[in-house]
Amino acid sequence: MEGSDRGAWALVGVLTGAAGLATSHLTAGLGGTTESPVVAVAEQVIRLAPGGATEQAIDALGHADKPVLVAGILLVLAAVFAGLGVLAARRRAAAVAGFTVVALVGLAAVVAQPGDPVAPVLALAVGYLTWLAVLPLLARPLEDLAPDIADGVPVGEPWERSGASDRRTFLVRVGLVAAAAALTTYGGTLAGRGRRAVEEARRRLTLAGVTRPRPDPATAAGVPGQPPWQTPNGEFYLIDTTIVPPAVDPADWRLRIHGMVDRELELTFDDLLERQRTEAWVTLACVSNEVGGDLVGNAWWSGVRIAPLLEEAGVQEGADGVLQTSDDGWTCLTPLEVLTDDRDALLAVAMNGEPLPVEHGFPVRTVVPGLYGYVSATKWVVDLEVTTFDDAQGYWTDKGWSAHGPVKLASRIDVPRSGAEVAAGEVVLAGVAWQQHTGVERVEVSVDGGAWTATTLAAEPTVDAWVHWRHAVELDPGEHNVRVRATSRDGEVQTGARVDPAPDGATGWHRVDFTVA
Ligand SMILES: Nc1nc2c(c(=O)[nH]1)N[C@H]1C(S)=C(S)[C@@H](COP(=O)(O)O)O[C@H]1N2
Ligand SMILES: [Mo]
Repeated sequence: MEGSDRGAWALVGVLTGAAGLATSHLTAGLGGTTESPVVAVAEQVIRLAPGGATEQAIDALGHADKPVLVAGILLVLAAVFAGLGVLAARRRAAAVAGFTVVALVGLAAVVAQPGDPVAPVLALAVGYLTWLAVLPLLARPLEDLAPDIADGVPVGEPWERSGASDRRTFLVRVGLVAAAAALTTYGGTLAGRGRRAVEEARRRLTLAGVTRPRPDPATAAGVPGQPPWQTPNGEFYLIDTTIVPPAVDPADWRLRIHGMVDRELELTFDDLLERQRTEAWVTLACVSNEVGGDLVGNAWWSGVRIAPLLEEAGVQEGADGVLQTSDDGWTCLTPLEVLTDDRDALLAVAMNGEPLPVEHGFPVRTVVPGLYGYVSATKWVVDLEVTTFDDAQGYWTDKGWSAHGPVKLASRIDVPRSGAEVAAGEVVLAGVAWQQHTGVERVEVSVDGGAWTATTLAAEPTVDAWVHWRHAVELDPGEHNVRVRATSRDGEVQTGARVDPAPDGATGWHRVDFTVA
């Protein structure tokens, strides 16, 4: 290949690569993803690098470690793309395969990231499709310049030999792709700026008075395969109506408390942090959770109780609800009573000892023990309007869900899993049970339709959190099943009547079928 030719093909590779990185960057920005796929790769490198090497690099580079790493990855990518361009001159399919490999490396890094992978995987897919589209767009005009082949040997020097108009087609496309890639990258940076700024603000935030969770070890039934009593943030279920989570800078956050009150209040984030801090274990559950489902989690929440704030505002006679509104306009109507009684209904700023993750409502959300999330747990909360159930309703109530959503008594079997095969002899059954703010008195299991038998409960440090249970049984080889039911501290026995989640929460006993080998 002629030198100028090879240069042109390398340019094809680099521009193709850049175009795909640009569209994936834009998709990531529009999707509210924290970072572009390239940054995900950088973070994977940091994670996979031997601890010492990472520390040395951070030592040497200070906080510039990530930008430097990203720049390094971009340089490596540029070289790879140039190589793939040169490869495309002879074997286009091999170049496409090369781009596919690069995309798969990105995919591996992206799915290894904590958090929801959908948006970053979409970003990667868009980038990959861009590669597939742009490569022929640039390669074709260049192929038209290719030298004649005589007896298997190229004749002449194509770049010099070709007509000016052929070269112009190629150069015009190069210019267009370069301009589009630059614009798209700029757009992606603009689109992602809000989220990145908020992530940065979150990283910088130090919340005085927020302590690390220290769950009592006795809360764990200690059965392998059982989800932990404290749900880590990265494993906590996510439910909301947003596509892109709101990016709310704590510096801009305001909470307005108004409506049927004597004195309107408006609080900044700093105002809120000046109030007395309360920390509590609270299990949050979604009304959509099916029997046996996993839309439920238990965390250590730090924040400020809502009751004293409402008292300060002076709630007027006749009010019976508080309409909560989030930054993105989602609403829920919460009974006034649960916000003013002695429970820890919180404006939470931290989850498991860290500032709230953006997806979980950064910088402030509400958490109310004993109610489903859809009537109480507003993420990105910015407005509390004291009102009545006659005058207002929340987002989901408007769509046919019940106006009131107290959590229903529930229990779940986590071990063994449905369809599992376990060893004969002593079989350990384990799970959780919850009825926040009432508490669980007893959990019983029925094996193969037999009598209800009490299980052993782990420690239940608060009635606002779920409780682990375990039970060991001797079982012969063959097919078996187990059902579970809880009894609350009020004496209510969990009903076996199967009811769907709509309109106010599922009921029924969870059953697991398994095989003893
Ligand atoms: N702003 C906002 N807050 C919201 C929702 C929402 O759609 N938007 N969904 C609610 C529902 S239905 C539940 S179950 C909980 C889930 O909280 P999580 O995603 O932190 O687990 O948030 C609640 N708060
Ligand atoms: Mo929910």
